[in-house]
Amino acid sequence: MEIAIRSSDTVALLTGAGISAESGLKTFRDAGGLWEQYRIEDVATPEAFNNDPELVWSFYNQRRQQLALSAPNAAHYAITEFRHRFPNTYVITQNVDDLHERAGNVNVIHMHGSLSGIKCTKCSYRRIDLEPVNSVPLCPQCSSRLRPDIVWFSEMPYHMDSIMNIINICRLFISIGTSGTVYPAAHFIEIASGRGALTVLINKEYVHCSSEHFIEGSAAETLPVFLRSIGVNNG
Ligand code: BV8
Ligand code: ZN
Repeated sequence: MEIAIRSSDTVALLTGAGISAESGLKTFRDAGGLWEQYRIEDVATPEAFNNDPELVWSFYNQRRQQLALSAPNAAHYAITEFRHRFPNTYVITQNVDDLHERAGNVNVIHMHGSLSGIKCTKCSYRRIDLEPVNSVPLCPQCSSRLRPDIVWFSEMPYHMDSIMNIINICRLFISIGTSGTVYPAAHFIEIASGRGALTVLINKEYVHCSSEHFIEGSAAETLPVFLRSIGVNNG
């Protein structure tokens, strides 16, 4: 597959849990994944938090601690390198880890929030830290419960306007390490493809979607090779 684009073209990369798998972070739907140990309705909905905030905080505390012990992998660094040739590259990530940033990526859009974010359930208080959270913290401003700053199921993902702007102008859309089961993220590749963008799916296993190209394999092995193969055609 020969792809060449202008260095000024906009490139959108949608990443999912699969890009962080080789950094040691569990995915959701693989064998041994997070949704094998926990039910979504017990730990990843607003009702779950109201019902058992301690359980929800222990689910996220565990992942916050794992994140502190993990490091970016070759896939994350390959995107940083790629941006040197294609500066209008945007990472739209479903992931709540900070591995893209720790690999030096900028223009990272966290549509599902971040593990390092904590926010008040009532007022506008927010803070960023990865300190262990062993009991339900209270807001220093209004004493209400603090929750993980994560977009749970039935909540509106963050930055949707910016995301749609990028998808509507991108020349190339690459989906990396996502099962394409969660909406609206799963819809993005259809929208990009419908508009005439080049679309590429990189995943450990095939996922049914409208992508023009599919590259099977692990992100850490396939993404660096693929991104380096993309040519510059400023003609
Ligand atoms: C909303 C935070 C509405 C939690 C997450 C249609 C339209 C709109 C909504 C819906 C719809 N249909 C259904 C819905 C509702 C729902 C939804 O999509 N449900 C699904 C289950 C059917 N969507 C929502 O609720 C969304 N909100 O729609 O709001 C609204 C409208 C108006 C006003 C208000 C509200 C919110 C969804 C966000 C939920 N939060 N994350 C947390 O992280 O703890 S979703 C969760 O799944 C994670 O963010 C995760 O990233 C995401 C997607 O999973 P993947 O990243 O794809 O991970 P997965 O394990 O599934 O797959 C990994 C893939 O990688 C696999 O394919 C595997 O083969 C591959 N892989 C593994 N290793 C590697 C690899 N590939 C390459 N290399 C490797 N090494
Ligand atoms: Zn508050």
